[in-house]
Amino acid sequence: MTSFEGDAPASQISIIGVPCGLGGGHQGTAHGPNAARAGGLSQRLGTICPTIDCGDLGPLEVIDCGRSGFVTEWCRMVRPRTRALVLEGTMPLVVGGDHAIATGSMSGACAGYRAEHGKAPGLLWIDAHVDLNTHETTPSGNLHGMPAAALLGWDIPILSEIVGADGRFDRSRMAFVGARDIDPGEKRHLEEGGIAIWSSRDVKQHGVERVMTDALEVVSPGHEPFCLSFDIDVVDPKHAPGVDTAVPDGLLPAEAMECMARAGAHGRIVSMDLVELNPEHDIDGRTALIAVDCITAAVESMQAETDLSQMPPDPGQACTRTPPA
Ligand SMILES: [Mn+2]
Repeated sequence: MTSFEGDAPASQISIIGVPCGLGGGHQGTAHGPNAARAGGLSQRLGTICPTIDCGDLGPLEVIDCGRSGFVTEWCRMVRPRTRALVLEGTMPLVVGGDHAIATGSMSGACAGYRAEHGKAPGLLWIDAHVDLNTHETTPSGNLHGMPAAALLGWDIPILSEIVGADGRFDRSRMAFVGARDIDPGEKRHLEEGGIAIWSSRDVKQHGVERVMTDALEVVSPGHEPFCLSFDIDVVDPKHAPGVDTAVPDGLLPAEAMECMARAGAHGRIVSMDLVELNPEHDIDGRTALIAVDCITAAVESMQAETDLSQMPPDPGQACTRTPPA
């Protein structure tokens, strides 16, 4: 059976942990896969869809090329895994780890999809950041700020090589949702690439439904399949403190869940990431639970025709919503 025949959902979800924290500012994200497991990830998904936890990738052979060398080795390791899973009709759910690993997970999924369909799927990036830096523009030097740039064809030594020609997404079918911390170089890249972006303020102003309808029109025109990279730091750190790079003024947990539910309901999700969960910054595992809620919301609505009109309104949003521009 090949993937994405007709409208059938992926027959199975395979969870792959990538315990890499070296692409970010704090290494606690290396424990993200186990935090998501402790939050009940595979149990929750298993009640909806056949789910296999394949465990963590690795261990890495000891290599002597610094932090970025380790990060790129994780990316190299995960890429063929997501490619193979997509080709066999399984949806990979790659649990990081810092966001740099999306360079491998998403390029692999793209390559697998392209091998069958001759084109890239769309890419939806739900994140407080846009991860569009290169070595020339990055203020921090951290690789977790670069995966989207590499996946969209900006030249980043080693990362671009891992992405490869068949793992590259189209800038015209990329959308960012929830961004609110964008570096000057990233702004230039957004403009240069003509890339669609809805900030967390846009979500507050226009509501989840309006923003997601528009974003999905970009990544999934005609309900075409797309990949979804979900960074838990899109949620406000008041609610979800267990992240690497906290940025204030984020989404409410209910808003993030509704974004994910609408993503799942709209089209076929080829592959999903859950990244940047850092249990060392968490309080009582609450961020892990929100992350699991968000992923579950997407999978639930992928599997069933969820009636989104029945979703509870966003608390506190009813009076602040304005019509879309
Ligand atoms: Mn990110």
